[in-house]
Amino acid sequence: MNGAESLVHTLADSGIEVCFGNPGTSEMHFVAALDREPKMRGVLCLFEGVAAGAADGYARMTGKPAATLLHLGPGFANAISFLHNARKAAQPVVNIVGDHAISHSSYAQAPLTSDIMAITGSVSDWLHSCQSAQDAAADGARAVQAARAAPGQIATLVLPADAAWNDAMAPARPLPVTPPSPVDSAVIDRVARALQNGKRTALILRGACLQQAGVEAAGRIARHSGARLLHDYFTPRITRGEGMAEIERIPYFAEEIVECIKGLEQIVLVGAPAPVTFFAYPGKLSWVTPDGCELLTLAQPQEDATGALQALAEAIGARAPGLVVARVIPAMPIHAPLDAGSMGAIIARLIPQGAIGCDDSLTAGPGLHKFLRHGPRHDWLILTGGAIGHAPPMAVGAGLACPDRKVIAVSGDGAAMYSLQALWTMAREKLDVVTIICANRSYNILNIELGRVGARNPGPKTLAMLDLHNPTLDFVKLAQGMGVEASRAETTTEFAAQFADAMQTRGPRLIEAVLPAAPA
Ligand SMILES: Cc1ncc(C[n+]2csc(CCOP(=O)(O)OP(=O)(O)O)c2C)c(N)n1
Ligand SMILES: [Mg+2]
Repeated sequence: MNGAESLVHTLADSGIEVCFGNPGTSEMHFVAALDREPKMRGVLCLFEGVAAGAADGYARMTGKPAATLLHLGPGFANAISFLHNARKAAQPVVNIVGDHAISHSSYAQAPLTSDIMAITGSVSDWLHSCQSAQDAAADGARAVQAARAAPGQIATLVLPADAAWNDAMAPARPLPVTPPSPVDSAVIDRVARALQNGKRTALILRGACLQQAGVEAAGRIARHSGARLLHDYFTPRITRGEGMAEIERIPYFAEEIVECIKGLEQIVLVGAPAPVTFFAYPGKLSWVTPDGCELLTLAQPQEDATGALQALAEAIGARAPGLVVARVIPAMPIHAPLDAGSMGAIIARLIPQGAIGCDDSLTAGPGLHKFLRHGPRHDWLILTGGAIGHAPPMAVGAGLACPDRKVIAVSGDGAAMYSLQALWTMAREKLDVVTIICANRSYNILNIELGRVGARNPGPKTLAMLDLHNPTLDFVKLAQGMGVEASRAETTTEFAAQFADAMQTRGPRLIEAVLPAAPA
């Protein structure tokens, strides 16, 4: 057994079932080892960002890490943006990064020699460079342990080529995982008292507590205490829709956030940080918590927020079920040019219960959410770290994680061009993913932000930097070129027919939804 084989067996024994990779020469032994490990599947991604985003989507849906396989410093660098998003989502990911053989790494003139520890260190919570084939297995077990430490971390193991090809002894045993720690009862009591002091209160929820059990407990708390329930705009995952307590989404723009949380006298943070604006704007505040509003923490991100919500509900005697969303089926929009609102209405009419949404829809987002939040119960995964292009890769991971659930990736046209190679992996793996491109032919949000940041009187050069015409992107042909069936919808009628068809058939599909580049 060589080092790579001992590592692959160790990863598989530690529960890693999928490796999203883009290999090179230094990873050949790892790739060859996949054939000898039936418990791990290899999934080829044609850009490293796709591998990283897929591992993120997989983790969001399964709660456990996938591996990525990346090619030295430059290969890892291509994955950084989406690893950054995964890290902001606090998801577990195990990166295996091939490196030059230790004997070769002193040759700085070799083309792929880089400052690999600096490159990988920038987005890794745990980082180690394997020193010999004998260590590869134990290092792999530690990497999985680190990734799985609550709430989830980015763990990166650099694997020099000779540590992969030299002889090793045996796989290493899986190491124990640190589960979320329970919240101290004194904290529960303190928040319980605060919920009964008559102040205007909101809970902000983030992490696993936004799934079934946590939302259920939060619903009881809200009904009993009158507190509002909120989640941040860029939340990793929320289970919502029919039968779930409604959690309000904190808006994107600074002044809308201020309006949303105005008048609150106390905010209880449940696995969430205190809210700040996405960007700073001249003359506007970044810190949006109202003056005098007290911030209390029920659970830190690494703590068991769901258990804490259940204990809190118990402590205040909130036993009656919370109010839940009743499904609203929007009317079929009249025949007209498609816009984000009519698209959202059609999607909300047609998506099946249990669908998974992967959202990087930018300015189309508000139109979509208006209806979907009252749709059938579904999971919604949102871009967390602001590095756009995340939706198609995330959908690859979600599709692999949940083959029996329909996945819908909604992406801006600008955003989609960062990671379009994800379509090829969807085709190859026959994933049941419908990708909707919000084709407004514009970096629409940047046109909006241009005015908001105070950049005045934009001229033709400025506007050309934010425009996606000339040439117009043909997503139908792009998708077809990667083996994905595709169509274009310009009207409500066309979109409804194409989306209905996509819901009734399995397999990857793309709809280029032509939308106006109007403000959100
Ligand atoms: C990796 C990365 N590069 C660049 C940006 C800056 N950026 C933010 S929004 C945006 C344009 C988004 O356009 P599109 O996806 O078409 O959505 P629209 O605004 O048109 O709805 C860009 C380039 C970013 N957020 N992340
Ligand atoms: Mg656009």
